[in-house]
Amino acid sequence: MNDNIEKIKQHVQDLRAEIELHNYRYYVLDNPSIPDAEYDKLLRELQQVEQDYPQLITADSPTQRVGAAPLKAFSQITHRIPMLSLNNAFDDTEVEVFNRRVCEGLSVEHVEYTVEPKFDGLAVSLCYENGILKTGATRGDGNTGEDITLNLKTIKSIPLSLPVKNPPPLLEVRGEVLMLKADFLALNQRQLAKGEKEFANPRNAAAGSLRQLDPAITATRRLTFFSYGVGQYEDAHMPHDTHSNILSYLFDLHFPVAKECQVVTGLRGLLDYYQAIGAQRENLPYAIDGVVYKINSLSQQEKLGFVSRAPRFAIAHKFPAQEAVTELLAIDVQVGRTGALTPVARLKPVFVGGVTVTNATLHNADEIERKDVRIGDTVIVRRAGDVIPEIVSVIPEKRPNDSQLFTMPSHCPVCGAKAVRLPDEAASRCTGGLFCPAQRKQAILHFASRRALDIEGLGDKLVDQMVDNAIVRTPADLYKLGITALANLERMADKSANNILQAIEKSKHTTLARFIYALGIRNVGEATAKDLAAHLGSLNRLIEADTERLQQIPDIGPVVAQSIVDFFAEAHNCEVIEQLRASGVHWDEHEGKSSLSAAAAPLQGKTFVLTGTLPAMSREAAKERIEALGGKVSGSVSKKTDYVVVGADPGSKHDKALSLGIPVLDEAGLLELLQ
Ligand code: 9MJ
Repeated sequence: MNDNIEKIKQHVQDLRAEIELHNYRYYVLDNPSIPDAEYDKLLRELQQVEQDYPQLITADSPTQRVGAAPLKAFSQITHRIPMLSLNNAFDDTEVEVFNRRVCEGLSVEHVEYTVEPKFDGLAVSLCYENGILKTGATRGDGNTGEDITLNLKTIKSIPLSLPVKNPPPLLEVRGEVLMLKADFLALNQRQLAKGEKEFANPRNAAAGSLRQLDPAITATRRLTFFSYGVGQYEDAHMPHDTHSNILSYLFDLHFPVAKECQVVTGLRGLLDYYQAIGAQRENLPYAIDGVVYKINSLSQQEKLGFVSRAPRFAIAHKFPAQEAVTELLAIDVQVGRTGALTPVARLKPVFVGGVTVTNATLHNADEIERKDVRIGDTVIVRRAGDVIPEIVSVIPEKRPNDSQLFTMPSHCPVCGAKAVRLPDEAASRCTGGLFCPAQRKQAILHFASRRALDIEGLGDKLVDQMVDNAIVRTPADLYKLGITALANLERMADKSANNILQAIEKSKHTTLARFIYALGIRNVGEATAKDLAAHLGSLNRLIEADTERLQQIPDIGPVVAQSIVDFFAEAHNCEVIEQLRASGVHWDEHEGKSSLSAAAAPLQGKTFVLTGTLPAMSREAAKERIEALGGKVSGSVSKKTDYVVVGADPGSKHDKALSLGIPVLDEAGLLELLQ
């Protein structure tokens, strides 16, 4: 009997090691060696044995990544070696000064540095005791952080145990938790589909996901970890010579280490690295806010030591500030497509991260109150990537005596209808509906936008004029426009009027998904519109569906379902749809997903990635044709990708396809498949 249990124990240990190895290959190396189904089988086998022999369950079992009940609060963890911050350099001169001090301090001419990307995530510490992940904590104030062990265990790239026979008694690994840009965009799409709040940037999304008291929620968010150093350890194998060897050691222990880490020499090496990473920044899968330079030799590091709370042997070289200080001149209220009133700060023009910013969103009344923003204040504006600039905070010391408090208007500033705020909403909304010219304009712009009916040339200036001159009231009116009405608009030459009419004509041939998206139903974004089109197959089935039917569709929850039903309950909306159909707006319909035959959807279950410029087709067109046959188009190559379609000047996706052995098609190959 004992013999038997020993055997089972060994089997369980082997299974765990194998599963963790596959996790490592998939999440860290991005180079899996078995299909998903094989992996799932291993995990199910382990779950079964653990169910039969619960005494064998251990905290480091892969089955325990998400297993714990929600916490009431996080407890505190004291870092036995403080988690220091880094000093910053904001320009080349400051780096030069840093390098000179380092050389003088060490009495050498040139110093060797490890150079790393500076992740814009959350610093965490992971403590492994005898090879098992025991605790994980946030940096907190550097001395004390929060115990977020259960949340960190849900991150698949973090090893639950070290893959070595004789693990060290103690190893504290430090690094950054972040959300990849692609995962961030996907999360926001899901949030939108569920009618929940979107995150402003990947860092906020990662922070919000890590601070969940319920690890089951964290587990649904794809978080990533990169290690960049060690804290406390008792480990005979820890390299004693260089930081880069410590990084290699961590990599050997299956911790993710950024591929971009390098060893360089001297000031030139640092600045070249800064330039090189700066040039790649937009294309990196994660958000970074600079690079980090660390003296490579550990004995040299020791010799230089620390100043107050930061090491003298390292510095962060930040990318140009995406934040700037300016004055808030006024607060206007904009009316969105769904009537939401958004306060917008009018700013004294300021240069932020390469562009001049004159407006910034203040989101809603609660935000203004929370940040105590007043007209006349000096404020800090932030611009992150492509997102709308926002006000980070005010500088209270600079507040003038005549600063003014702002209150949200009780009526829509455009149409004068009453503005209401529903109990569970942050935004006030204009109740004017499509009688409100602002909502009408936004609805028309949305209808014509690239991912909707794609009417080229129909921009906001033109729509403003069309609505203000009452020649267009609804999207359906676009299809009734004649050349005379258009050419009579200001600054509209006959040629441009003709071009617009042609673009409108061309837009009549569309897809059901685009049409549904174009309607601008609240909470129905592009992804949801595609799901609805794929599952229902016809507009009439969508119009007739009740909330129950809608919720049978994956990813459609009660909020979205209700928005759809409310939309079609408005006679006005149905009238516009009828007029659109009568004008000849059309699309192909099908029987819906439950009965979509294999013949109608030959690419069902197949995932494509498109990269580079195709000779004849636009990527958008290729995507539509693939989706029309039931296939999916994804933005990144993984082992789940079935085909990578490559055009001219392909990016790293092509290399990745080759390294993963994924079939690569050119345009001709794709067309063949589509036929
Ligand atoms: C980030 N944020 O990427 C450090 N960091 O080293 C890197 N942060 C760091 N290193 C010592 N790459 C303290 C902080």
